[in-house]
Amino acid sequence: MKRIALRALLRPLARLVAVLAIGLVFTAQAGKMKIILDTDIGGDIDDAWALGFILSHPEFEPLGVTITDGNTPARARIACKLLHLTGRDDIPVAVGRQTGSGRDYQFAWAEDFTALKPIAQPAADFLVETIRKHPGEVTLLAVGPLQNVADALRREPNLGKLVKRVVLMSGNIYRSAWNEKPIAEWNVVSATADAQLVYAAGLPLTIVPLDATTLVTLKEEERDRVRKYDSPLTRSLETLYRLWLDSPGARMTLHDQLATAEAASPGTFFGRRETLPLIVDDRGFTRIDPAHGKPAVVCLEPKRDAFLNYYIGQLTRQHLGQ
Ligand SMILES: [Ca+2]
Repeated sequence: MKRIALRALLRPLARLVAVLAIGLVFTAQAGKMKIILDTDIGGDIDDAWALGFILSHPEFEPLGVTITDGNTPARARIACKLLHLTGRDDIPVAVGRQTGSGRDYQFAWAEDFTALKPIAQPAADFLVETIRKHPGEVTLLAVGPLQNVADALRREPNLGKLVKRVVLMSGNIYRSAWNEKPIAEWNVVSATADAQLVYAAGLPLTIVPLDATTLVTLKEEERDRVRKYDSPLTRSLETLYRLWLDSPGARMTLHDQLATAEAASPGTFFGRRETLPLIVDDRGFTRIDPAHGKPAVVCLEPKRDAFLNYYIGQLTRQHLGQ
């Protein structure tokens, strides 16, 4: 009798614990950062490694990947394969307008890959629809030339009011490790008119420019940490790295990964951040212009070792897709 009474007492308690546990799961989901990655994956190597970071970071809720610049269908196959191998077929890939048909060494990795296909919706439409669905919640991380973000602005001029934050790997303000003077940075100069539109749109904009990214290159022992971890993700990243390598001595500069870390943890990995009025001129330079510029937060003085430890720590924290 006593045992039955105890069981009767415990049953509602167990139910309460279950309800609380479900509540906790939902709270954890609600606390995650909704993010869309806009990428020209397949050219430089940093995009694939940036996507890998997003997939392995527990605080991100990736809503989609949009593909920009050049041979976008071929780039999309790389993103699809990386998602498939890491068990993330649930994340949609949307293809942006094709602006070229060039090929790159990394394309070979996914040439025949068909197990996961991009969605039919064009990238800009996907961006607008997804950001509208979650007003004030989405961080848009764009690490390639800005065709898709500009196209999204052409469809929805109020994007700046709907998006939580736009983080770009973009521009060069003062100098870089490559040059004493600012240069026209690739993501800007590759689609200058689109970059002009994006910089002038009044978005809640943060940029991680060459001033910061050129200071961060991968050391051999850091690459080894990723390579020796041996998960589907790290194997894929190492394979793409080998396809990308021009010479055995080449080293990765972590442009897009630094912007990704800024999206994950604003301000943590920079010694200085300045809010500057910026314009993009017709030659693809990002210039300070107090009269016409729109404010953007500019990330400078990267904390190299802290960033790399954090970044590699995330890539090697889970056996994704195993
Ligand atoms: Ca890129």
